[in-house]
Amino acid sequence: MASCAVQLIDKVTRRKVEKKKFETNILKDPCIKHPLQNRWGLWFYKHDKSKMWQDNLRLITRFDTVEDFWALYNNIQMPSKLSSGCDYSMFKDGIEPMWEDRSNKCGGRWLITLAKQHRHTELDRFWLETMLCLIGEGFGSFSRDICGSVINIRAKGDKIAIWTSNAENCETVTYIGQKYKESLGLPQKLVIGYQAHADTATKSNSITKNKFVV
Ligand code: MGP
Repeated sequence: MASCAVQLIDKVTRRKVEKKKFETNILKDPCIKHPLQNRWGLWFYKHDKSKMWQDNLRLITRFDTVEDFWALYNNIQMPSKLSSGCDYSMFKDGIEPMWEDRSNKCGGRWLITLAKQHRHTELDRFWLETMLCLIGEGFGSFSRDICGSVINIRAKGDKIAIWTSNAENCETVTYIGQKYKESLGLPQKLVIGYQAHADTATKSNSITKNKFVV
């Protein structure tokens, strides 16, 4: 019994020492990187009509610390400098940025469509804000439903979207939409729509019906 108690005290003391060591190191050693809650993958798509859609998609890199995110961000082209037909996608590690992935197939997206003139004013800021909402888990416990985000550079008007995993999850989807709109600083009266991927994938023209709006 006594030896059990000694072992327990020993364990607690060891934990305290390790915690102290960890805290001291974080303060002393600027080389320690700050971990994100999730690991993310950044993907690039460049349209080439001679290939299947999936074959134009490439994983650029994965990151899971704040420092690695900024190192990546500071070394890649801003979206406004990409040519038409290109996309960036940032998804949780293990999820591919396509409707067919099992995390996406029952989901949908909050879609922001930008008028052409906004490419040089708002696009890069909106994309950075979107990525920060995701890596910073800005939707609280609802962040669990987040799959990733996509930016499409298109001559007809650019698009940014947040993809979530369950288009039937009304409370979660609505919360994410409202919070996202707030984070981008969009006016309340501007309406954004959420579309199920199943509807987008089977649409017959460029317009997909909104399942939710905020
Ligand atoms: P897009 O790149 O999402 O939008 O889809 P774009 O270019 O603005 O076109 P629009 O249709 O929205 O006006 C373009 C096309 O790429 C789609 O019609 C599909 O053929 C293909 N595509 C896009 N996504 C996201 C997927 C996907 O997840 N899976 C598959 N198989 N094809 C996709």
